[in-house]
Amino acid sequence: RILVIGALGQVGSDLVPALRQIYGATHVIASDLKPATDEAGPYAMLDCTDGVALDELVTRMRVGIIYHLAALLSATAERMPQQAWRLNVDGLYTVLEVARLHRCQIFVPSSIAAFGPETPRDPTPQVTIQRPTTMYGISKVISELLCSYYVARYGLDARGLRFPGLISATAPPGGGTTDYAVEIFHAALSTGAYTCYLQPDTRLPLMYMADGIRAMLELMATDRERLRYANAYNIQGFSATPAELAAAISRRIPEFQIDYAIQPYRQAIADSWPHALDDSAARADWGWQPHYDLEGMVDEMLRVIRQQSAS
Ligand code: VAH
Repeated sequence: RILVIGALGQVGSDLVPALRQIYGATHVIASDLKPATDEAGPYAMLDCTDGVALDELVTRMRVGIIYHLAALLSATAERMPQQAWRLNVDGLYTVLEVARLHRCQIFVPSSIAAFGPETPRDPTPQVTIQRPTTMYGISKVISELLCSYYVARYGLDARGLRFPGLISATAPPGGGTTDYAVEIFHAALSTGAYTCYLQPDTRLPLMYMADGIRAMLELMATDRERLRYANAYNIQGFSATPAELAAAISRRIPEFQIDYAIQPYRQAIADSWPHALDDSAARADWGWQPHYDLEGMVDEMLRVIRQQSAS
């Protein structure tokens, strides 16, 4: 069976249905700290920092694959770095130990946040300097290195992707620095106006969530000897600024208005990140190809949110 840890988060909310579509609902166990939000399949309330509880669940449910998505994202992690360390690092270590003992294949997401101000930004290479200045970014570099250690030392099949800002209509944004790219759509369709907390020219790598989910499934299904960088591949959908995103929305909703009220601590995080990622290694090793560019993502987000409010 497949266990998704952090299933109620931004990625998990789309990953669980996608996995259940492929493997059948009973083969995919969703888990999170909070009680289940639907009865669409097996669910376990789980604190992933509790190794005994996790080991019991993996044993009882005969888990063979783990997607470990539980983490505090960048903005939240900067507000509470100690809690971020406990979940993002201690939690990861606990999950890796259980995966090692049960020989599970495991996916652990990294992020563009794993790069820092000294990293070349446009584009950021697959192999380059990684000195992030945020607790979230530090936890992601540790995650990449710890997963690589478990691969080399124990032969664990651990894989990961450096996700750009993920944009989805399914779950509310989870306290990241790229939350604006989700909030802006709901604002455009409700009030017609959005106040952005980042500068209009803040260029970041972004990706529509459907591309992110497909990338995870394709990576996990690839023969592992083809993976030069199991932890973790650069991938991106496109690179855009808030101004470019707002202009694309205005072409579809002419009355849409954006203004800016900069939040310095979130701007500082974004200013330490790449403008674009070189994802040529992912394309070469396992055939990565984005399906959504900026225009396609805007059309799909507006369509899905309109459909949600109509239902
Ligand atoms: C965040 N969306 O903003 C997340 C991501 C692009 C960074 O890990 O923290």
